[in-house]
Amino acid sequence: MTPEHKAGFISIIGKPNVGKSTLMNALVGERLSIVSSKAQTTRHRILGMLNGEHKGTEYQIVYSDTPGVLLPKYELHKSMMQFVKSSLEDADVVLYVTDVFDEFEDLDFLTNWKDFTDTPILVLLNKIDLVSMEKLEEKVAYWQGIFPGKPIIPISALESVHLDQIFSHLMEHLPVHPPFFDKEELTDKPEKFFASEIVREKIFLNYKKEIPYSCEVVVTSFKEEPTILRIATEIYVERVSQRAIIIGHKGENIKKVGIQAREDLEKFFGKKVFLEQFVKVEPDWRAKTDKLRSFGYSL
Ligand code: GDP
Ligand code: K
Ligand code: MG
Repeated sequence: MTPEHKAGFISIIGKPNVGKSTLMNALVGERLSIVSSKAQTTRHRILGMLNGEHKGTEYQIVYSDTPGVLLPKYELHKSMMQFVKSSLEDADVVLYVTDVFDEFEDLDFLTNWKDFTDTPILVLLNKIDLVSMEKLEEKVAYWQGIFPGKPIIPISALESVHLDQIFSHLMEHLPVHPPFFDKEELTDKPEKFFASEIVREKIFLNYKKEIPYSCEVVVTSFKEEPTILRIATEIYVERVSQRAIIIGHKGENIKKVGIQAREDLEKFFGKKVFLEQFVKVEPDWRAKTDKLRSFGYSL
């Protein structure tokens, strides 16, 4: 008799900045998804795999980190919300992430979805490291009112508090199914994707206001040599003035991004990295469907 194997898709959704990407990284134990204090950092659906054995049953959990749920303003946002919707359709369990500052908003598809879905939902109240016990109890009661009958689990993704409770619930709901992906794989995305995301994270960290939102990063060359990885990137902005800001006086700004990105790239790939960056202007790329497609968004 072959022992049963469990496998399933777990969708991580919620409003911008509640800590979805931080949570996925903590759950899979790898920095697959980029994190910043700015909303709308995550633009794609990013899968992270966790394989293991629990009480004699082997399992494969496939987490999906998704962009924060918002009302779309650009074609880019529409594509981002499409990633959220497809992730909800595939899900065996939904992790609805909120935090101690968040309130539920009537964002059209979210409200309808939560009241009519049959998919099990766990509500994760994140960032409990930032509030008192009293405030926390108040918040738990509030979220219980929004999601009647669903488990509300207070967590800290940043400090890995109560993540084991999520795991026990997931094991309960995970269907009996053979693995969906090779157990050596960490994610479904090509290495190139992570290289562009790491550069994009440094742009989110180093520039203010609309600049990070106006940027897209494309890896144009990714060459693995015996002792070094050679990566060339193009950073697209929407205006000539933004190009000047990205580059900075005597190239200072772009140099800083390059140094920080290279450090993380070397950690991620476990290898010396040579990174080249070119800054290009592509007016209104966020609103152009052909450009978005060429950047890897589906519309
Ligand atoms: P996302 O937009 O939902 O993916 O959120 P991120 O994972 O990018 O996190 C947004 C911000 O919240 C970042 O500055 C994180 O460091 C921070 N953050 C995430 N989880 C926690 C947590 O449990 N506690 C605290 N204090 N901060 C957190
Ligand atoms: K964020
Ligand atoms: Mg995110």
